[in-house]
Amino acid sequence: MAGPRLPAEVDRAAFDQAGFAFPIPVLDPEATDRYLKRYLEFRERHGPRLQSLPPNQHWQIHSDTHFAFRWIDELTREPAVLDAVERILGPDILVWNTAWFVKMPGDKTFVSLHQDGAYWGLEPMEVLTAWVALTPATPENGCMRVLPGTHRRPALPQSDTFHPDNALSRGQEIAVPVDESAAIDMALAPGQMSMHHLWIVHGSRANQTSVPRIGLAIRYVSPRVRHSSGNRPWAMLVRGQDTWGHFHLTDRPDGNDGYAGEGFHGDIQRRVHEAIAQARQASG
Ligand SMILES: O=C(O)CCC(=O)C(=O)O
Repeated sequence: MAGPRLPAEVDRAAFDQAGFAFPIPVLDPEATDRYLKRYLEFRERHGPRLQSLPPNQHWQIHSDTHFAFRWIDELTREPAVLDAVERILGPDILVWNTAWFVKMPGDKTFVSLHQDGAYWGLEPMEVLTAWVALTPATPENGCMRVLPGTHRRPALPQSDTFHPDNALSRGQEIAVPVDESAAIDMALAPGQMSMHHLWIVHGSRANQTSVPRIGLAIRYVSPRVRHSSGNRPWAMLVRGQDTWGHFHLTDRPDGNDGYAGEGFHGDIQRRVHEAIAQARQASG
């Protein structure tokens, strides 16, 4: 019988205490290479559109692609990724959202310090992000940074800056001084991932190197979670079962032929973003 695949690094008590876990090995070199090639092909195909958008609009190509492209759906279901997520969320797991966070050499793209929980409208807190690295993510090329323990005192005030180089759609930024001296750089090798809590303060700096920084952020939720708008957001069941019905479960995509930001993927994004806008209105 095959032995357990659970990575030793993922400890529920440590995650609850710190609000993050890394590095967690999840893809072997062959799989990492395959997904990286797929991403680079995807980028080549959708590149002209991507280049015409400022980083804070790249979500039009880069978000929720797992609903429309089979290879990205497969990445969200990698057994070692789900084994680690299961340690924290339990056996029933949905994917609510995905986002590619990419900083090519020369990009000025950065991510300001923020708390995801402040604007996602998801409760209770059984939500985490797994960030899977397809290239090295280092302090020099702008790996993610977290402020340990900040998830335990939620809801720092946040403002929208709309900075054009901020990869976040509204340039969300913590609006009070934070002590960055305690920040931890979540450096990852290709094929490793980190996990972070819904409310941890995190961000990343620009890429100062010639090494691309390419990763997929996958937002996993327990089916117990609800959206504050009362809407049933779209989600995909990737492990276990959903007996709650708080999400509108979708089928897996059939293939990889779609065009990002348009057609089926464009329709999905419109629905997802309308739901987010409604949730923001509902929460004032
Ligand atoms: O990739 C980054 O630099 C930031 C990612 C992020 O903010 C997130 O996954 O919530």
